[in-house]
Amino acid sequence: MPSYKVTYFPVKALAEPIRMILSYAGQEFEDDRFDREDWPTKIKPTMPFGQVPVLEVDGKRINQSTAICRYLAKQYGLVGKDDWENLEIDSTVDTIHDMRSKIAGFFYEDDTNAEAKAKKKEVALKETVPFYLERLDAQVKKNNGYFVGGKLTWADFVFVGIIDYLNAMAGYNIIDKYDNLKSLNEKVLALPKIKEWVAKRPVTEF
Ligand SMILES: N[C@@H](CCC(=O)N[C@@H](CS)C(=O)NCC(=O)O)C(=O)O
Repeated sequence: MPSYKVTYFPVKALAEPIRMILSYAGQEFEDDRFDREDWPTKIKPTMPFGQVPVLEVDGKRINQSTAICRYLAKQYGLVGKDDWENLEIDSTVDTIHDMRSKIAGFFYEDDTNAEAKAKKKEVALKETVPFYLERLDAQVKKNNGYFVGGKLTWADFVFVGIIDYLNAMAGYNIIDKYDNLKSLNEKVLALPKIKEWVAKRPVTEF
């Protein structure tokens, strides 16, 4: 049995889909959360590309959360039934991350021009994010309550894993008005292995 370690900041964000997929599969892993103050000098220089999350499998380390999720999904049967469905999963995951980067675009902007930042935030939350969410919600409706193929895939874990991060940056529950996304989120969180994971993981806002 290989040994797994997930290294990340002490938050959910980009590591959470990885932690959720491993938990769903019943795969034990070391949940390595470092102290923020150790990042710049102690941890960052030791990471393959200076960023996290990083997965370590039997001592081999690899970065890029989407590639890691895709790899684990293949091990645990969370992929599509054919190349087309796998393309749909990849496309959905990239779209979710595009939406994340639109939200992060204003959130991480410095406050030197507060007015410009406020304007960016307004456009992102009133126009861009709803544009994405309407379409993602319709996709879930069309696919029998999941993003792809009418069944649970790793795309669902990517969405559910990062939603608290998106909500924290937006400042409100962005899926509140989207019934299909809301029930997908609830359904994934109600999976027995995910419930177990959520009950035992450290409590963090995002
Ligand atoms: N595309 C990468 C992005 C990784 C990334 O942006 N990591 C951030 C944390 S969410 C990071 O390591 N930031 C600290 C730094 O760059 O020094 C992935 O999906 O894993």
